Amino acid sequence: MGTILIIGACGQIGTELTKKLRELYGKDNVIASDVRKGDPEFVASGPFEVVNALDFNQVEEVIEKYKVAEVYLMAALLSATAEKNPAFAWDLNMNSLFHVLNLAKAEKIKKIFWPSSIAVFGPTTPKQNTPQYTVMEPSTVYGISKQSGERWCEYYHNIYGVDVRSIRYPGLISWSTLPGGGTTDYAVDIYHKALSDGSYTCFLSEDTRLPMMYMDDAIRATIEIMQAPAENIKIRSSYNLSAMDFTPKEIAETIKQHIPDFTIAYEPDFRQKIADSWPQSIDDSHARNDWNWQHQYGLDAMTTDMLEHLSSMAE
Ligand code: VAH
Repeated sequence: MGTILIIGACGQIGTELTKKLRELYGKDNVIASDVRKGDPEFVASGPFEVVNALDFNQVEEVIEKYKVAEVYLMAALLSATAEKNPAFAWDLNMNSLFHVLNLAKAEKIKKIFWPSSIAVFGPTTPKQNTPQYTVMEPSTVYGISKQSGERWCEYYHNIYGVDVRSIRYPGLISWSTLPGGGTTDYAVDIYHKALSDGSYTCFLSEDTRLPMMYMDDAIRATIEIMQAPAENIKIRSSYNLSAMDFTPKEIAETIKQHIPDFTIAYEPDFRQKIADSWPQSIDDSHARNDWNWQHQYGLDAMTTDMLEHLSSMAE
């Protein structure tokens, strides 16, 4: 069967994806890699390699060393960080993808997962129940790179037969690893600050509605699309995926049900413009029809689970 390599394993998605894949396939069959060593406990939890996703030879060497069959390419600069460093964001987000696509084209690996984002949509996209196929004029470096990446994934599948699969992640919320550089990361920060300070100052306005998903659902979707029979994957650019949508005011209300004295203030910054360019809700019917996607967490269940885990970590 070959082994599995996660590139960018120390990131918000990568750490949880690594843990889940190791539960499913065995620790020694899942190789974690990142450009530098992250949390020592995580690095020590199974095979780990320092790999720069931009160095083709390093990626190829790890694939040959461990007889890798599947690659999950999770390394990227997210929306807010990418706006501060457009050239590097384009380089990392695109060239890391070309390296992995070309290794698959050369039949060095059999299957690829590559994360896209609802950031591929822009200000001219219909904001409610955004369809799989619609106007896509992303206005962020991150969104432009993800839209371009989707086009190349579909091209490599159609022209070279590469089995690459992709999901347009909404904002993702998790308790085990802090996110980095995302516009939706307020929805993680708010839980930490609610417990530590009893209050939170949000960098988006109270009525900013965005598509969101709990990490447990995102990890399950990632594995389910990779496990689906190839004939079920009818979209080879990237699938819309959704679970819920909410505003900072709405998530604050669910926190107050657990922490009655919690208060929130709003001080929008440069990330407001990014958020305003994205959809408010997503139609993911193609994923539900093609490979039986079904989310499990809504906002109330997520808040309960987040606060339980973060509280127990603090003890
Ligand atoms: C970001 N968390 O905020 C990512 C995500 C839809 C947003 O792609 O950049």
